[in-house]
Amino acid sequence: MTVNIRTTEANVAAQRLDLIALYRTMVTARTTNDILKTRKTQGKFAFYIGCAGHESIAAVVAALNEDDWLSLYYRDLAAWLQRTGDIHGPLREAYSRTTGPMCSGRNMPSHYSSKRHRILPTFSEVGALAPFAGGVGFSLQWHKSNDLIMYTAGDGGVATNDFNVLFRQAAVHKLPVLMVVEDNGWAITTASPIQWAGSLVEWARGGGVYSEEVDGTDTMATYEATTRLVQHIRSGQGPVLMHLRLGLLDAHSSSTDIKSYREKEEIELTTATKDPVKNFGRWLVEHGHLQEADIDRIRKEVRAELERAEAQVLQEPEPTPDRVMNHVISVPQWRENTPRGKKRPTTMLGAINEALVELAQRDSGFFVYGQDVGSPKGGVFGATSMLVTQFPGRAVSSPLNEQLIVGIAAGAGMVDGKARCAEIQFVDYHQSAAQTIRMAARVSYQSYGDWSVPLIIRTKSGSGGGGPISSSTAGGGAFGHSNTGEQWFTTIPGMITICPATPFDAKGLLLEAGRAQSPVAFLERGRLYRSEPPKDDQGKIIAAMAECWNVPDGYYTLPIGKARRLRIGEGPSSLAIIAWGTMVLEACTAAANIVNSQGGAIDIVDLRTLAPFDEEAVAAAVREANRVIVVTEEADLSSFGRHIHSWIVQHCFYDLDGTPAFVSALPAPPAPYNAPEETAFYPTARTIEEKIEELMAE
Ligand SMILES: Cc1ncc(C[n+]2csc(CCOP(=O)(O)OP(=O)(O)O)c2C)c(N)n1
Repeated sequence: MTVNIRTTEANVAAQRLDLIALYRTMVTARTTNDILKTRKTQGKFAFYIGCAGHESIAAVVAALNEDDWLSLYYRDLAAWLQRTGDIHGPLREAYSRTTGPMCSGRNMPSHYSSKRHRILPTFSEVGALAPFAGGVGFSLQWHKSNDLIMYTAGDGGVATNDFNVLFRQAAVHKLPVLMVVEDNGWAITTASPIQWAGSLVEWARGGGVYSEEVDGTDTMATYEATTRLVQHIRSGQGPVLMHLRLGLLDAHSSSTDIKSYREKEEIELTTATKDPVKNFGRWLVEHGHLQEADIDRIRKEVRAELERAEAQVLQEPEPTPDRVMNHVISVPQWRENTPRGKKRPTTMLGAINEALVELAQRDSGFFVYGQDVGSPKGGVFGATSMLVTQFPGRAVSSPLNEQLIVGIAAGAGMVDGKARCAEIQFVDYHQSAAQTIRMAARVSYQSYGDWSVPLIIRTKSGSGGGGPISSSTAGGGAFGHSNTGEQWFTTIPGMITICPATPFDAKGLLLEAGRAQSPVAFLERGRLYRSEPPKDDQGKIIAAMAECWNVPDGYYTLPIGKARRLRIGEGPSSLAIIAWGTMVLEACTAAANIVNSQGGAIDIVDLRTLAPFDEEAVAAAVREANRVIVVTEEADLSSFGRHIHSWIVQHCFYDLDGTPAFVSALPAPPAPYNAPEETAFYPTARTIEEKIEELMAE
């Protein structure tokens, strides 16, 4: 099919636009819609959500450049056709064919997506793509590109937190974003006045975003307005919100009965006055671009073309069950690279600072985005202070909104294909970004590998304080500052979760996280930022660990998904302890104390990567020792620690001489502020020692 080539100059726009091609695109969208609606009714597939009434979005896309980015929603079939010219794509996805260009038949129909055509992967979660669109806009601005991103949402979508995040991202950073609100008056059965009060245009203007209301039932008015508004963005005047008034000509979706919630008169009036395809056809005839007879001819030609396409699509292969685990997660293939730099005693905070500088040195697009990270202090913990000094502009302070932060880094990574870093001050506060993080981890699976979201989320986690719990005063992190985080991140399919225990591992793993194509949650334990190597109860540093506080200069990486095994004592291991983060230090102290008094050897498996964790290392340690304790700083609820414990029961049962033991924090919110309650909440070396003694006595 013919599609329009872009044009951006307002005064010549109307002349350059191929009006007939635009009309044909809109007719193709409507006809595809009608065919698929019927096929759904005939039981050919389970679900369909249509575009009838929204076809003038093709005129918006026609006014953009081919290289501009699109973030569409389910009513934007005409935008898909206008951008790609691919009439087979929507049919392939409706019939769940592996040839589908959006997700190889994996997702519901009408979820537009194409990396090749710069169409971000539409989510079913209304509004959820918005923070990513802001990240794309941020990246375009970063690279001083002339491109922009168009983000569309319905009137219901405007009410989501996600949309408000995009609005703020765009307004605060003056990003090249065109926000189009396709207001058809309905969000399923809810009318638009429920979504916002007053005027959307005035609301946007008050927030620093230029805005206009546009009649979307008039295709030429839509095209001309877009051309003007795009000019506003490209001339550096900041983002724009277009309030596009439309009518919804069908029910919300194939699952909704239109008559159950809309008045007959309103439906008839909408059909008679708000059909953009009919209106545009009439305009073309009135202005001499088409004859009356052409309208029917084009409709018939398009239908015949689509029926041929449908017949072809039906011959194409359907998904097979064996591919169900494809594109869940992508862990980078580690390349052996022995650290060559001179080693210096370094804290974990120093090691993280160094890693961020290394990432910036190797990649001019790398940045850290988060609250306070751009200040000379380098964020509240000082993790970016070296970056601020050595690479001005690469640590960018954000508004106080965690979803906004994650969206910027995630969307920017989608543009570059390289991980950018979001810093969340305390892991507790990732919760407002939880949906965005889950979506980021789902993108590769949902799009059948077409898209990926490389992203590092660094965050302070666990209790505060300056060292292992048993060797320091109380952390005093209290509620809101003390959660561990792995109980959240390790349950997200597609997410890599790392929790280093030592400075050496922190630097090497953070540098490797920079190579990952799946999002990484990088949990930095507050207690470990400045801690020294662990000591036994005689004050002797535990030799097996001490070397990890000497960190090589320069670049080196450590493999994701590989645990570190530490042997405390001599001879065969009589017990395996599985731990990560601060608990590795506590476990080392406990093991050293036991070995000092009783002799023998204890194996400690420091998981380092929690998801995916090193199953082989865990199984091997259990096989050797026949006894195991899992130690976690998490509260004793459904936790990552419980998952490891259960995995051992399931996979290592016949290697065990007794029930695997479990040591955790208490099942209460983490953590009381005062020292007596706080230390009672967490497991310490003493708790672990007691558990070891119990096991040994069995
Ligand atoms: C976050 C979220 N909440 C609820 C839903 C269920 N849902 C699907 S579409 C929809 C209405 C969206 O309305 P609007 O944004 O106005 O778009 P329209 O369908 O009217 O074009 C709702 C509530 C969802 N998909 N996502």
